Amino acid sequence: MLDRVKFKLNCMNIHSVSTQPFPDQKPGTSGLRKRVPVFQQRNYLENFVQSIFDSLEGYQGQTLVVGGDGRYYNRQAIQIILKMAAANGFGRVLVGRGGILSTPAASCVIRKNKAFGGIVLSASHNPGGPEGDFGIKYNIGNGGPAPEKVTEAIFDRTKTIEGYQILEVEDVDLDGLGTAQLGEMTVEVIDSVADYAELMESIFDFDRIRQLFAADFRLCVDSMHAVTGPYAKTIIEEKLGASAGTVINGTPLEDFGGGHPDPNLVYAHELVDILYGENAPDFGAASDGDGDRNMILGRRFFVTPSDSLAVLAANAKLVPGYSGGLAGVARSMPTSAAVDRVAEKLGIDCYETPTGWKFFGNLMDAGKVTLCGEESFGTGSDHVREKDGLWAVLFWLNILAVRQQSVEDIVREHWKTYGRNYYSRHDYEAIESDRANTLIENLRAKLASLPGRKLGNYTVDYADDFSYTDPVDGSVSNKQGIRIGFTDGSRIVFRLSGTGTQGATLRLYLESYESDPAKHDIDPQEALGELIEIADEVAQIQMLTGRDKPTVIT
Ligand code: VG1
Ligand code: CO
Repeated sequence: MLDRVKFKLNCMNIHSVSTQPFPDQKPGTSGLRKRVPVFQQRNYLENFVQSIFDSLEGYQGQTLVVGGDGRYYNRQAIQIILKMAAANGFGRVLVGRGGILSTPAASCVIRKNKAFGGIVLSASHNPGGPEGDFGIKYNIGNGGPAPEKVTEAIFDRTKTIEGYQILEVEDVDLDGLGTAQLGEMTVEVIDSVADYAELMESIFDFDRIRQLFAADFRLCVDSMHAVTGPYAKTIIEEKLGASAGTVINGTPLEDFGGGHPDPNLVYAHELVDILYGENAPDFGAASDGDGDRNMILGRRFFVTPSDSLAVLAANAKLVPGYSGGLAGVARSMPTSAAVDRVAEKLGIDCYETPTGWKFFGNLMDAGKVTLCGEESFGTGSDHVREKDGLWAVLFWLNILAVRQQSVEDIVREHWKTYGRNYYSRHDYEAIESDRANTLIENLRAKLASLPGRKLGNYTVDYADDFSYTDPVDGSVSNKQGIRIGFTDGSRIVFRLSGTGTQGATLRLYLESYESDPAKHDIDPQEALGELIEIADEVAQIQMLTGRDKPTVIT
């Protein structure tokens, strides 16, 4: 009798809502990213969330982690997800206080609590606010982004979905720690920072870094009004003793203060001005909207992300968490080969994967790699399954504390040992999709004719559309970017972004290698000048995009 009453109650609370599919819910490089008004359409978010659940098996009674970067629509989205998770049979949801979890912290919480998976709400470095971008991504039980097999199943489901399940209840209070009951499901509002801070403390030599700060070392961390503020303040100011004010723009705002939380030389100009100004601190770092990216600056010195990965790999043994050495390293295909040279010297494997963090997960789960990174300001290790901005800053701090040298000296010494990989990325943002596709199609048609051809002072060694076979599960990912390699090791790479929300973005990646230390002081745009011209000649960028210069150069 009691059971029947309970059953009836459940039936009354769970609503099945009929819907029609939306045609545009294809997850890109990092989940589904659209403008906020798109997400606010009736049933738009609900359809995607139900499509995620419908593509999973075995989650009944299990734990789900939910959190986001705090941007506009984060709180509303979380309420919807909680009610849908309850209606679909999850047993427990862990949600960061205020709905806040940085992407690496979400990965950490999933792993630590052996959750079934997690939903991360973010459009990363894209601007936020009512007219800005929003995003949603599903992470699997290893804490990393779902592999293509899963994201494709989700996309297929979005095309046929007819309805979703949601519990009709009041909103959950997200601002106090503690538990709430949603039907049969428990919601636990957890401290957003604690688990992550504990993990960092287990990897790095906090005592040594404390001594560094005690000895007047000065750091400036720009959280860009985004999610890392609370993490950086707790770890760097409170636990490591950096002076108050070390973290700037440290309160997450729904619109990131109107800024573009993308840690590069263009958008993080406030930090750049500080590090290149009078009385500059020793070290500067910035992170993006969801805290997975990092930019590293020394005093009047910029470290490219590709070089940063190589320096971390070369110095890993100085950090307690990696003192036993690295199993291997991995980089995305467009990332410079600087880390390859370190791997060679260390005698470890180096893997080249397509762009996007999801490809690193299998390699890490299989114990093949410890460190990995991307040219797009992403670095990470097997401590979680996402790239991790603050982790990279702490890694650098640990190295600086041990080596007692400046950032610039460490990088220059690195170049002396391994040579310098000049590197730059040129982005052509929001171009017409048709034009971008034509450009790529034209290039594809040309590939076979390029090898052996002389272009300026360079001779083409190979030209292909990058295809990756996962060494762990054998899955194949095709069309991951056009590469033109030259006989001297220089490269030009073209690919279209999978994270933009307006038109298409063409990315041109340029790399050339210089072993002679006497030539390590050239401006990268100059060092890469001829390759830039060759890229335009081969791909007809100016003519086909209608642009005479890139939107952003990093
Ligand atoms: C970009 C970067 C890529 C990164 C992805 C997600 O993708 O190039 O390296 O993994 O963003 O980063 P695309 O497809 O636009 O080039 V994040 O910090 O936005 O999650
Ligand atoms: Co990000």
